[in-house]
Amino acid sequence: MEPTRTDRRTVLRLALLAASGGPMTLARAVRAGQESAQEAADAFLSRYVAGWLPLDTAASEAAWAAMTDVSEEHTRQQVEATLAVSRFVGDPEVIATARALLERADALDELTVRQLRRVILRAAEAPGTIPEVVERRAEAEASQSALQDGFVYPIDDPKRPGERISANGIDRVLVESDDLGERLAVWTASKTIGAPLRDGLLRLRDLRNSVARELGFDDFFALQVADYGISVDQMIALCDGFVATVKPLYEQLHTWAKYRLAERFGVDPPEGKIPAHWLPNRWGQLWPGLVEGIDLDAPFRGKPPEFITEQAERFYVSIGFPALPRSFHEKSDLYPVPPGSSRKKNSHASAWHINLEDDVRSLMSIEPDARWFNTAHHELGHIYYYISYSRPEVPHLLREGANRAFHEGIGDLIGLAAGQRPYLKQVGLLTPEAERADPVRFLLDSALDGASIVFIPWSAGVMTHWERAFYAGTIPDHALNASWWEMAGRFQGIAPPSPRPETTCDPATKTHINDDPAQYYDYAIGTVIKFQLHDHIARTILKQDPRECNYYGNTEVGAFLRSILELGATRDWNAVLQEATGSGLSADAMMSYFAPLSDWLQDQNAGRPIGWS
Ligand code: X8Z
Ligand code: ZN
Repeated sequence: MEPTRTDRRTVLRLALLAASGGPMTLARAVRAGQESAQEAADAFLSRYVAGWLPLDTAASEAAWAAMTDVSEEHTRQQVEATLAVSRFVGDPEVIATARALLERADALDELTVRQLRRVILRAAEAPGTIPEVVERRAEAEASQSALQDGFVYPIDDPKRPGERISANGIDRVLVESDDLGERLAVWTASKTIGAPLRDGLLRLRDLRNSVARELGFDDFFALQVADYGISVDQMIALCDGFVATVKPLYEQLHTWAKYRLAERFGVDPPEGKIPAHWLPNRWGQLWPGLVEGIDLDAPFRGKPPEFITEQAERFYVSIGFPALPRSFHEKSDLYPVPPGSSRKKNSHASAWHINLEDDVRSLMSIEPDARWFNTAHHELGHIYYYISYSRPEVPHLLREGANRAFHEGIGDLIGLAAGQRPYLKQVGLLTPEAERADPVRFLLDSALDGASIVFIPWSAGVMTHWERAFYAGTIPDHALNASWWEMAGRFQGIAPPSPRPETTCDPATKTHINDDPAQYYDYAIGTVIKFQLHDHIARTILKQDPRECNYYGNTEVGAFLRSILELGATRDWNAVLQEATGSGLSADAMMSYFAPLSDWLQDQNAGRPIGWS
């Protein structure tokens, strides 16, 4: 339907009044049919963006300072900046206007409708109708982050009295040590962060839920899922489908890994579940370093950490992306805090789009090893996504991924490409032993590594189900650990080394539970999308085997990826995926990638009890 013609000056005046909460609101005018919906929406959105963008930029700057240099002052400034943007996006008049305009969606173009929906989702995070709750939430979020980011892990080991360990240090021991006593001490140290975060997490659950319910969402989990345009039940069904699809292969991997670890530690394999401190990751989300003859860390030993960033950037540039802006290097915080410095920073990797234009940054603690090599590609994926959609054709409100999973999947895709042997060999990052390794053993290593098969029961299973139940209120406060370990047992086949008391809070040891809540299914879906895109690129563009291919230097691959990234969130994500790969969301490509593993694992596991139930 064509919008009717109106006096543009009237529309602008009304939009101004709406933005300032004036007496004659745009909402009323639009409802009364006095204004063209399209012109009114255009005027409203341009006013909205002009007000919101500087406040949002200031809030991102303040959050960046709080995360890279934890201090009371930075926390206070973060709360103030967050509240300033919250007051704007959650203004009741903004909500009323966006809702009124959406009632006329049939008279609006698609871009406008998509932006108005974003306005509503932003408002739902901070509704101005309950300002005291929004305020308490901003304070609780900031102090939970400060507590988390400033934490130092104490080791309770008589052999190392008073010793503390960094997150990188914990990860290194869990990957490298064959000493079960040391592993247990370090794993236990990694869980000490949960207890101080427990009360804050419970408070945040209630505040996040109150905020989400104000605009009619069932709970905070439902608000986060709304970004995908599907219901919570549909999201859970999607994730359960992924878990069921990988289950037979996961059970084989689980059995193989249990026997392999028992052999390494010189003990008998336990019946059933794997003890959590046996696994090479604090949460069992990836299991690197288990395959003999494939030491992916070896080529990085002795290299400076800067090599990791530079090599990752070279990959993107080789396929046609621009060099990273100078400000990225100047403003990012990429390496661990030097020994002796008292500065505390968040230890988890992240990527930032500070002003939704050219100010892009990453926070990491890169050390020269294979895990950080992969993570650097992941973070640069976010950065190149930001750079690609920051163009005039994409409105600021739609400078996001096709969905959040796309944003996670792109860097993982380049990480997968940078883990292929032809590329590693070309750039001198493959040991002769790994080069000679049987392809199936190389495939086994990738099935156990990040964003792959063992990641699915964790991401689509434990994390998604636990947070869904936590926000729905079906987990009693006195059973946070009990429910967590029940799910780790059910989905991952992992058991704690000894019963975990409810005075600790193991879910809160995972960063995302505290500061990126109710969104972890993004990574599961991102993993599935990654394999779909990879399969398409390898077979259709490169015409190479997806398991032995090389994107490096291929600008056709870069052009294909840019055609997705440049869209931002201007199109429906289902359509973007369908048009790019020829199919809808499906785990088929992932399963076909790992197909040769099944027979091999069944041979290796012959005579062993499979699974853990
Ligand atoms: O959090 C991340 C990224 C930051 S966006 C490093 N990931 C998840 C995690 O570490 O738990 C990537 C894989 C899953
Ligand atoms: Zn990410």
